[in-house]
Amino acid sequence: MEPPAKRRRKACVIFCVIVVLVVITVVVVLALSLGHNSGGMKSAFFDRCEAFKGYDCQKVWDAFQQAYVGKDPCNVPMEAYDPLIAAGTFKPPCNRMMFWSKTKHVVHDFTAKRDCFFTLEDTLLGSVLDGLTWCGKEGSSETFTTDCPGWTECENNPVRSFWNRASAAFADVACGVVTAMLNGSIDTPFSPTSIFASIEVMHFNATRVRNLNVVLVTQEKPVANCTNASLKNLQKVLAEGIQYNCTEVAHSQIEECSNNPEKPCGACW
Ligand SMILES: *[C@@H]1O[C@H](CO)[C@@H](O)[C@H](O)[C@H]1NC(C)=O
Ligand SMILES: *[C@@H]1O[C@H](CO)[C@@H](O)[C@H](O)[C@H]1NC(C)=O
Ligand SMILES: *[C@@H]1O[C@H](CO)[C@@H](O)[C@H](O)[C@H]1NC(C)=O
Ligand SMILES: *[C@@H]1O[C@H](CO)[C@@H](O)[C@H](O)[C@H]1NC(C)=O
Ligand SMILES: *[C@H]1O[C@@H](CO)[C@H](O)[C@@H](O)[C@@H]1NC(C)=O
Repeated sequence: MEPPAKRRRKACVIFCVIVVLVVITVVVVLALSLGHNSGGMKSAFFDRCEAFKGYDCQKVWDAFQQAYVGKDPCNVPMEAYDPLIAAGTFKPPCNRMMFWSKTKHVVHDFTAKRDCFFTLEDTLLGSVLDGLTWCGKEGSSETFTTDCPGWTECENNPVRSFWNRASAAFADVACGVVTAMLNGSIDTPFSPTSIFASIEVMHFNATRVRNLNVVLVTQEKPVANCTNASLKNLQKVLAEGIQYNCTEVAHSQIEECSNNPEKPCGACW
């Protein structure tokens, strides 16, 4: 028989160990549920980055983080991403650059199957950050992936400012014949609030861009066609010297072309 004092001490030690384990578990679960999830973000970033040749992914990650870490997530302007844009420069493929508005799915289905066109999401930075959400917090060195401001919650949020800055950079270097896939199933294919209208078109430079070819994708019931007034506005704001043309193309024709690798790239519309 152990003396009662020793037994009490033993019971107390076991109790303390259990309490400590419970506390640790609660802290870990809370930390995870509060979105301290930058490990997942970082590994996704590096996995996607390493698929590209010729970039120092650690340098790109550092340039990315300096844009928003430790900052109020409603006060990250476009310019915060200048160093990231500089770290992610690429050689623009003239005559193959593709812009889009409200046609993301169709465009990327097409570019994934056919190596004809090159979108922002095919560049290193666009590819690495496509579909991700991130923000920082004042006084914190962490990257958060939940509870970040939404696209329209405040203008200068980290995700929106990145896409605005990256879109401007992509349009700045556009060259030769540029294609834009717009949506003919909506009332206003060239919407003033879109990134294409508010940023990209403004950055086309006539010393580099010769032609803007709009491909207006129509579905069973076309809503707008190439005569739509919003497309007249597009021609008005386009830099002088850039030739414009617009072609209505059925969605089914684009799908057929996506699935027909023998067809030359230029022959899809
Ligand atoms: C055009 O927009 C409509 C409505 O948002 C959408 O259902 C359709 O898939 C879009 N068309 C294309 C070609 O992306
Ligand atoms: C267009 O590009 C040229 C050459 O890089 C530059 O000198 C000019 O300022 C640019 N034009 C505009 C409107 O940005
Ligand atoms: C284009 O749309 C307008 C109405 O928005 C219509 O009056 C016109 O007939 C259409 N043109 C063609 C070629 O379908
Ligand atoms: C528009 O541009 C495309 C691509 O350069 C060309 O194939 C098409 O013939 C042009 N359409 C018109 C009406 O000029
Ligand atoms: C396309 O143009 C805009 C003006 O920018 C009009 O508001 C739309 O009504 C028009 N769409 C159609 C289908 O006519």
